[in-house]
Amino acid sequence: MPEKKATVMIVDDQPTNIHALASLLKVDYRILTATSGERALVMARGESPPDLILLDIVMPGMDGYDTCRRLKDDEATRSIPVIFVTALDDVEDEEKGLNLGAADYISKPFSPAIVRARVRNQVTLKLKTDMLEKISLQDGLTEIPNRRKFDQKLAEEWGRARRDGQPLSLLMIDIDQFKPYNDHYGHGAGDECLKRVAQAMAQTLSRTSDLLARYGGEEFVALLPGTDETGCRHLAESLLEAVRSLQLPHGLSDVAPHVTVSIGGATHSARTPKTNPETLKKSADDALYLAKQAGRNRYHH
Ligand code: GH3
Ligand code: MG
Ligand code: MG
Ligand code: MG
Repeated sequence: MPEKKATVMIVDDQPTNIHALASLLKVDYRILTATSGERALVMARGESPPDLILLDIVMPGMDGYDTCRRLKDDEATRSIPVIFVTALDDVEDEEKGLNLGAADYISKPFSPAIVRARVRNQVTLKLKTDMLEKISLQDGLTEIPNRRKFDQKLAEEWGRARRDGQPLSLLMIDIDQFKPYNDHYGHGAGDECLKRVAQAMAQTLSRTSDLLARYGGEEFVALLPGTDETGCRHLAESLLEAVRSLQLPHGLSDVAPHVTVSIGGATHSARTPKTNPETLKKSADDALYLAKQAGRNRYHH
């Protein structure tokens, strides 16, 4: 399978300069172009941001230094490496560019082979960094987001819910009597069960704003932005059903002959305000405890 090409954005006020760099790089990369710093910022913050930016310094309007400063100030664009490509060849200019956070600095006239090599080095590093970031936010067993990712998203969505006055719901999900499952079927089967349960629940949460994460051992958590108590209940019922219908045999469960989960839910809204993300989690956890107490394989809000 051919690998997807990395994307390089070329920013220069002179179309001839853009053309020279593009013809050098277009065999190996997808090329985006911008003829101003302002336009470059918009594109870098857009739907498909570049993996590297080649940035001219002398441009009318926002110059390259200022563009770089803004890219590095913005969380959304900070990790995109910038290489200045410029006719300015003073040591002070280069020092200024590197101190602004640029990854590299190329003075014109440049050697095509050197440009290609420097671009390749930065793109390779960027793709590696992206992969490490992805791995650090993903659970190794189930391949769904992990607790770190969840806590990041919860902080973000909490802020958004407060700003927009939208409800925010959270579900804590725990596999019922999983210790006896492991004891009886073995740890390997236990791991397989965790994967199947995670997959079934992830498929049930179809909205892109919803996030399902593995919170700990056999505990999962779902974050449901813009979802009120009623919506939360519906989703929880769907999740219970999705796990039941896997029909994974569980001979030692006294709840059902197959694997089940219990779910606790909590909602932050104007009607049921919570003081912070921790109290929202605590409420869902308390509700989960009550669902367990009431006999498991059920939902409590
Ligand atoms: P309850 O219905 O009250 O939740 O009972 P439980 O047995 O599920 O609860 P408990 O917390 O006592 O047991 C959780 C078990 O989950 C213990 C551990 O063996 C198992 N577990 C946790 N993480 C993993 C994992 O990564 N793989 C496997 N196979 N088992 C795990
Ligand atoms: Mg220029
Ligand atoms: Mg547990
Ligand atoms: Mg359990």
